[in-house]
Amino acid sequence: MSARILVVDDVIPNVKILEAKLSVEYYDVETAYNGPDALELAYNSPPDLILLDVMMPQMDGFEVCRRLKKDPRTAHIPVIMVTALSEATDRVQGLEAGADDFLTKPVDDIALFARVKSLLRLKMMMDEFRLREETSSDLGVINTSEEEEVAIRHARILLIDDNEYSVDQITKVYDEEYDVVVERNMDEAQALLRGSDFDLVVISLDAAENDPLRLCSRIRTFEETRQLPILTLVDEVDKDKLMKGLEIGISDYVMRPIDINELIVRTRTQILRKQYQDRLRHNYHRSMELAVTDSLTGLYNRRYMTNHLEALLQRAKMDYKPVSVLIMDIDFFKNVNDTHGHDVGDDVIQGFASRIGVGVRGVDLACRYGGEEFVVVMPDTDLSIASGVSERLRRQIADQSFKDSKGMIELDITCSIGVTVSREQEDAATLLKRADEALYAAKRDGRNRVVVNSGNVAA
Ligand code: GH3
Ligand code: MG
Repeated sequence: MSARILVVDDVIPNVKILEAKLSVEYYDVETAYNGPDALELAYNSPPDLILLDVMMPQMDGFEVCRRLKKDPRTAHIPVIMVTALSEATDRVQGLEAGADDFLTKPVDDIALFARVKSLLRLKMMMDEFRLREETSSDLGVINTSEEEEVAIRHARILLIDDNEYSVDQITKVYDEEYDVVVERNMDEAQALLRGSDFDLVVISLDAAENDPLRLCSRIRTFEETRQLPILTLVDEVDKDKLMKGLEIGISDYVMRPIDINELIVRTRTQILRKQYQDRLRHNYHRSMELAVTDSLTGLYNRRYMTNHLEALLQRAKMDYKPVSVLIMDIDFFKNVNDTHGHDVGDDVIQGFASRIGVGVRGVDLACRYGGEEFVVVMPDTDLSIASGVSERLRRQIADQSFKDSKGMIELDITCSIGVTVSREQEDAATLLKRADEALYAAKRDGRNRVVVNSGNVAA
């Protein structure tokens, strides 16, 4: 993952050390030696991540962080505070200033890269999310802004730890914000994970029984849990286990004895990332749906139907199977709008669409073709079957009256239908045009009827 990282520290050797370490891992590093310079750099060309020293003359790191987080140009950039080892209060103050994470000096390589990677992954998700949101709102679909905090509060965590004291300590912290399930046994935990939707799994690497690393590896292997963030709790003396864990792909770690603030921050980061990821996926499906369906009726839209019909006709050419198409149009629909208003008109369109949906087979494709005009594409269907379907649909509309959504108005609705079947070497436009001619004939002949156009010139 290549990224631009801004390193800020007033002590030149500190900057140089971090720069050297990060450059080895192919990050692009920029440097600043005081707060104002850092801010200017960040405003002018926002980096992907900022490593920010706390103790600096003029403007300290807390102030720099506050300003970064207040400005919309830079608020989304993750900030890692670099604090002196002993200062626990610095951490709290850093978090209050809006820092996303912290590292203690002297900066340990494992911690540095674990945190940098974790925050860069989160930022990638968020950037992608913001981009999609922009596209979606440009298109006038999907509005999500307010759900975020709610979603975070209801995050589900599986805590796997067999140390009673530690379980007690952690659940006390989590219980206020999250739904926590505690499991002491690795096999049970694995079964639990495969069946339900957790947002984060917290695993103690020093669990006495079983092998926690094996569980981590399994979580990464199985499709359904591959994306699940893993936060591990690890004893200071267990560096080897930690290295193995990072190789396997754990998302982050907290050292024992657990610093509560640290646990809170890292938990939140992982959950945020997971939830952004889930929402991206969800929105992707949603926008796919929105792109192909009509919002009023839920039927396919015209563009989708035409593409699909074209593909069907291509296939039909090869296997000589007929494709039938019917176009139906509500009779005197303008009267409904004029007499009862547009909302009642919309209700009728919805009711009409759902009767079509019920009346056709699963392989048939029903679409809203225009205002009160609908098309049904029937693969592998000859004209006699298609005209039978048309007649059945016509009756389903005419035989039972429609109600508006308030249940106040009852309306008798009829429709006219034109139906035809594909001929060899025909494209979608030609086929639809012939069905439309049949529909026109049905209207002309008195409406509430089906007209069949065989496509045979002699007929
Ligand atoms: P015909 O029997 O010849 O089809 O007559 P008609 O009144 O159904 O046809 P016309 O084309 O004159 O009018 C169709 C009307 O449908 C006009 C348009 O305002 C209305 N309409 C189109 N789309 C919608 C919609 O989404 N909702 C509502 N309520 N009305 C719509
Ligand atoms: Mg009409």
